[in-house]
Amino acid sequence: PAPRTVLLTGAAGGLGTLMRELLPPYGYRLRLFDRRPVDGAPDAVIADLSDKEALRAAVAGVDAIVHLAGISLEAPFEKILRSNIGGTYHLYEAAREAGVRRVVFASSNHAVGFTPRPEDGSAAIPVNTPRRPDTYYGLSKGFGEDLASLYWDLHGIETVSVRIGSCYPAPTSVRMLSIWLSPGDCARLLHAALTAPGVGHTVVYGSSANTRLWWDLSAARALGYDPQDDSEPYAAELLAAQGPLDPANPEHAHLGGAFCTDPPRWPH
Ligand code: NAI
Ligand code: 15L
Repeated sequence: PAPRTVLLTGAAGGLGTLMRELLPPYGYRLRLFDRRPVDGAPDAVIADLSDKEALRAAVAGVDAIVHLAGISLEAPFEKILRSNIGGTYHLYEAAREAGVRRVVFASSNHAVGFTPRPEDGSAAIPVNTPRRPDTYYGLSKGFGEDLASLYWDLHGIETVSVRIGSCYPAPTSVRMLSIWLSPGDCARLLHAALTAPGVGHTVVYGSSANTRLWWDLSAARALGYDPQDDSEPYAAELLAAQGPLDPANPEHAHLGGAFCTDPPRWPH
């Protein structure tokens, strides 16, 4: 049966805020978790991922977990270690103890960010391309994927690790034309990842059906994901404002963009 009660970690964040609106129409009842207060949600569990007791209470009785919480940009290793590596471990331990059967993990393109940028529209990068993290942040996403693999093989917890491109209401850069995930397509993909049978541990890329796609979406489509959006209507304006990607510019040479050269940093 499809999961009904879903724990959404990182509910106060950008993606969490979008998914709080877009997932319930698929029939989910969301329980919210974040270390920051969640606007308009007095019932949200406000706790850190290092708080094992809070995690135990948060996962009790849920059918599945969508794990978005974590540091979402580059940060000192100690912070990444605590929130993304330690925090994801504690969440899986709580899931194991409670018998939760399915997790959807927000991985990132930055797990493979130092992969050379392919031709626009080639969809050339497969999900089994070697990991090439571009930051400690990207490294932590590779850890999360491997933790998911371990908990599948050892404990039978299924995970879809979604290497999200850029999920925002609209693309804001030429790079994003290739990796944009519209919020509507994100909800479609999370729903597919929550309901597809027999996923074991599956890694997929998360983007819309962009004309300029850099990676292979077939693993996501195999889950039943049918993207409805394409960034192309935004292309002319962004190209006019920013110019095309320049192979001689190191910031444009890799999948991870500026994360490979001067990564944006977590402000907290
Ligand atoms: P965000 O930074 O807006 O939200 C992350 C949330 O996690 C925040 O509300 C923060 O308070 C919470 N959090 C961080 N550390 C925590 C901890 N130790 N305990 C409890 N809560 C904690 O990030 P955004 O953009 O919403 O991304 C959500 C997830 O998706 C992140 O894991 C991010 O790495 C991943 N992702 C997002 C992409 C995007 O385009 N938005 C692209 C690729 C991956
Ligand atoms: C990510 O992993 C970040 O969490 C998000 O803030 C975006 O910057 C995205 O990647 C990206 O690559 O654009």
